[in-house]
Amino acid sequence: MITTVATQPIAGQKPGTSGLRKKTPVFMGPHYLENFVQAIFDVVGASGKTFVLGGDGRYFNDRAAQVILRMAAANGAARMIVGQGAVLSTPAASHLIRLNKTDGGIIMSASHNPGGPEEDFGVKFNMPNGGPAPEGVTEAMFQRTTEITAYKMLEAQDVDLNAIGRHDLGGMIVDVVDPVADYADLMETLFDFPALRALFAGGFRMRMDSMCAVTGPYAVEILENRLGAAPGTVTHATPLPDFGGMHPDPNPTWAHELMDEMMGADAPDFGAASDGDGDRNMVVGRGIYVSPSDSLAVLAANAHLAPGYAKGLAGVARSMPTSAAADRVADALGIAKFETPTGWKFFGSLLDAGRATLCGEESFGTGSDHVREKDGLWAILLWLNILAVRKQSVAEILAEHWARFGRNYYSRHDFEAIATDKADAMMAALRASLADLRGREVEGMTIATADDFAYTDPVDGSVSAKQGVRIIFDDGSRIVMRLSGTGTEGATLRVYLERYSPGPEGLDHDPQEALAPVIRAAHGLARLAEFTGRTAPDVVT
Ligand code: VG1
Ligand code: CO
Repeated sequence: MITTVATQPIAGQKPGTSGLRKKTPVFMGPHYLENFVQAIFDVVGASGKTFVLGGDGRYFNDRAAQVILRMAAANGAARMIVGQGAVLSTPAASHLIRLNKTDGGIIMSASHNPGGPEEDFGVKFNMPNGGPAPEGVTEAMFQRTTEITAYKMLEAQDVDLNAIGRHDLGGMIVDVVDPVADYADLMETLFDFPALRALFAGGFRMRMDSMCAVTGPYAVEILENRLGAAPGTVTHATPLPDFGGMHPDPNPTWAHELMDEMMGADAPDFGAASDGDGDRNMVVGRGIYVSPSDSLAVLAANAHLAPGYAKGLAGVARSMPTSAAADRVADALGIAKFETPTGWKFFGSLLDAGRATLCGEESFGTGSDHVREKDGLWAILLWLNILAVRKQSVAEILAEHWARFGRNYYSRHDFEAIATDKADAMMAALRASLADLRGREVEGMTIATADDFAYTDPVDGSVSAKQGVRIIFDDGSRIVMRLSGTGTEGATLRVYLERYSPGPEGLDHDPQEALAPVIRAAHGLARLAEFTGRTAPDVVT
């Protein structure tokens, strides 16, 4: 029986950088999930359609999946493809949407945000191309939430999502599938698995930290079962609803266990970690951390060594705050380069049009045209493939890379949970000062340009304004500041810092030291302490 439930708009259901994220109790509140899901179906239409459904397994994932399935059936969907246990990594969901040519998918995740009864939950919609809905679509969904009066619900028992196979829910087909198999098969088409098996058989040691989040089963299947890495290579391999209390954000601060091991005596050859929903990655060599911006550049310079990219790359795209290291590679290779706003949704049109093959963000995200999301395990496997072919250490590969291209020293400083009004006031004052900054001398550097990044999509012409303040100095150094669009508490200020050293001297400094004048300039120009009371960041990556 289908019921129509009366509801009213709930304020604040505006998707951010990547879907709608709120505290779990908010999402579990009366009508909250239902209103947003109905808004999705109202905008994209559900009648007769097929969607993929899965999430990162965090607290409320299983209950939310049953609600979404009942609503899909009530709204007339023909078929839902669901990962077993309602679990799918974000890149695996993207792949299933593409593989099965569905009408899109719903992903339940707050990604790198902590999970649990008092932590974060999230929902996002992906398009038939497998990528996150673009701004125009998420804006329409938000508009719909502001005028909603009712949602449709099927009265039915839970579907057994642990049982792989076909189920019926009020006339809608529910296909429960193995969340790992198709994704692992896709990886086999891109990378030289025999060479990787030989690498591990030859004694190569790796540590993969899945941070009690979604990649555990994927990493065990691919690294340990298919590639023969030693049992136990993958740690924190069992996904838990609260991520075991870990903050599933793969950076040196939150993946400190991995960092300690990689910097210690008897470190393995290669270390990696991934985030809550498996789209982010951090890679670490023995004794050396690879910044995500450098990782993108190294992958771009070496991707042709993996079978899936042997023909070379059409182009490389990076988000604006990501360092220009990848641009130098693109120039050297004579291929196209693109600079987009923060958020993977902006890469979709470039990938669909075949103009970019590799994409990356400074926030530990890298991916390619094999799916339409960033992909943590994909990046880790590409690194492994490169290591297998070049037979060098991560440290050697980085040193050679910087010697050839120069080094873009880079760091991001995050100031978390600032009172929203204070952060907004600081950004407003900074924006107001931009027109007068040109030519000003700060910390011995002269400001060449200062603006608020606006992007015109070269494929579809859509325009996105106010994507972050950038201050560029005449020596190429750069400060970028923007407020996070994924947080659920106050405002998070992100300060992105970059300074280029052409070499051959000065390629092996500590990034924080190399960036010290740029950091001081950032604090001074934004009057950070004055507005926010903060003098030091909470997280440095
Ligand atoms: C952050 C990152 C951004 C990334 C986004 C989603 O957004 O900076 O690069 O695309 O998270 O990543 P923001 O607005 O907080 O800076 V994930 O792995 O949380 O889906
Ligand atoms: Co993520």
